[in-house]
Amino acid sequence: MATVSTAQLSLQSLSKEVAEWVASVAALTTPDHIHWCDGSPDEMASLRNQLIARNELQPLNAETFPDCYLARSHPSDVARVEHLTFICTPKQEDAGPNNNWMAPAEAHAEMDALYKGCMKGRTLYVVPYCMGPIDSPYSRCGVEITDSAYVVINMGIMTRMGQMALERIGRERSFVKGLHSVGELDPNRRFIMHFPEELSIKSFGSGYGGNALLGKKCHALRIASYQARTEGWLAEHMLIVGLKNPQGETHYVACAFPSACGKTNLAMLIPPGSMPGWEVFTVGDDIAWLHPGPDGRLYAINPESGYFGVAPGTGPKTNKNAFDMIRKDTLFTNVGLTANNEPWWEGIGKGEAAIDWLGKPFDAKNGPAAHPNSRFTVSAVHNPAYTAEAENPKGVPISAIVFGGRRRELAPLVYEARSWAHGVLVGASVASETTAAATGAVGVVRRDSMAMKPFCGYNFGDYWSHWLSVGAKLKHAPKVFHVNWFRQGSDNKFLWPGFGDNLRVLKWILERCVGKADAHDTAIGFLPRSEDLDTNGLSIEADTLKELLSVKDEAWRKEVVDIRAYLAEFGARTPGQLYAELETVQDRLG
Ligand code: OXD
Ligand code: MN
Repeated sequence: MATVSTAQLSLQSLSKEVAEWVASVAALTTPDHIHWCDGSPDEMASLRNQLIARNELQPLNAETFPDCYLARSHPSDVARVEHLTFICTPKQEDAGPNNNWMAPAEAHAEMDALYKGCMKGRTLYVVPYCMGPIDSPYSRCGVEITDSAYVVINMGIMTRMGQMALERIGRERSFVKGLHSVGELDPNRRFIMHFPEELSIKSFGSGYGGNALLGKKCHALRIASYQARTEGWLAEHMLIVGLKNPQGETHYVACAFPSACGKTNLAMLIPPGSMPGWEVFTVGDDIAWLHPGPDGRLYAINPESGYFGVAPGTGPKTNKNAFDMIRKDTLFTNVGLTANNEPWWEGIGKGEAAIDWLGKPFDAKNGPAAHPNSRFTVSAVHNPAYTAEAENPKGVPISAIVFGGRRRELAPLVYEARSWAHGVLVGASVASETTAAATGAVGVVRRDSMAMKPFCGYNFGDYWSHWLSVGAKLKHAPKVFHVNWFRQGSDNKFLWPGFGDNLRVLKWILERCVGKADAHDTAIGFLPRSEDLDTNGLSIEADTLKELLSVKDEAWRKEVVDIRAYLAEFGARTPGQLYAELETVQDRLG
């Protein structure tokens, strides 16, 4: 019989559903001990100390990086595993060609066989959490059971964890059940299964990020997207940023870019010196839950309370806010170390690595010092651009939705969709080069609709229809745009400076939303002419800007053929309206 500890958590409001589920998981996994987590600083400190004692966590330089720690994952367990991630609906068509599918009974049997006795000699942690502000009607709760203290610490940063979540679950009686075990970290015994109709998740064999922190991708995107469809809202892979112009007006924008394409950087952007008077506020950097509000606008909450950001490339020039934010109270995973016991990664802009992410003396011949998907986990309140609006239970009103991808060719710097329906086509057609955030080849262009390819919990065809139906409910729908910061010239150099200068593009976007900026009408949508963008203080060749804002008809004609073939993969589930929008683009291309 397992011993039980409850820290400062009062189990008075514990619902029968939670109690019974924890008991049944304990009977299956046979832990030595069960610990109910309260998310308190004392609990987090005690978990960290246990990991330090086991050499699984290393305190960093206490003077320069106070309360910062380094964790190293198993070298084969460093990214999301899309090929081992499944949506388990009774009918395969409901998961769609965008997902791996397994029948629920088969998936449960396979997972339960893996879980049998898997926590023997370990502690089973019960993590009650709330995704979103604790008092928001838009928030949703879950309970993660895990045998990893590292996961508990991360969940403590990334979610509202503990008493209040448990109480809300007690009142609502509905919660997402997430069962996680690191197992033996064997890549051959690793699966991430989702049962959207049962609101449950089963994850085994990985301790890493999106595979193991079940509140994040598994709950807040895959399960939530499914729930959102039945309830009339959207769960999206989007940052949420507030932009205050020099006239004092604040607008919020939600942007969907694939993993490791700069969402965290854009969410924390620092305006260039030549754009005085602008201020930027981060509401979220990865996930947005979007609800039609009573006034016919779309409102967004960030279900998370922290950032699980990509470390490489984060430096004082690229993202000063993030760089400053992660100097205290931060958990680093798979970064390198300097001789001074400070974290180090490629793009940090100073110092040098002495130890690589594997814990070996650094030698550039063996690869980068930090794993390309190494991460920092930090509470959102440490962000210099943090805004209390991130706690607003009503969410923030969204003026513009921006899709984007990493495309060396074709997609111009920015364009505006003609309507919501055209915007849904633009989102559905997003394509991007793959990154190190998931295992597999990097740099391969693939379609990644709404940046949700790895995260949509149901058939993309139905998802696009749902997007169209949400738009139909909005009296004041946000305008929809597409951006591409990653265009490259024939010399492989990026054509656009990116980072803070992206505000120039966002400024045009916001001015379009209030009818102030000009544009010209092209086959693919509205584009700014060079003179419509604020380039004051920007050093860019006129020809380069022209190239960034050009639409190459011949290349787009090929793109239209490719998009049509992609839409056709979803058969009868693809809404006819998307084909109609594509036809309009095709006709205009001639
Ligand atoms: C992430 C991802 O970790 O998208 O946010 O992979
Ligand atoms: Mn992400």
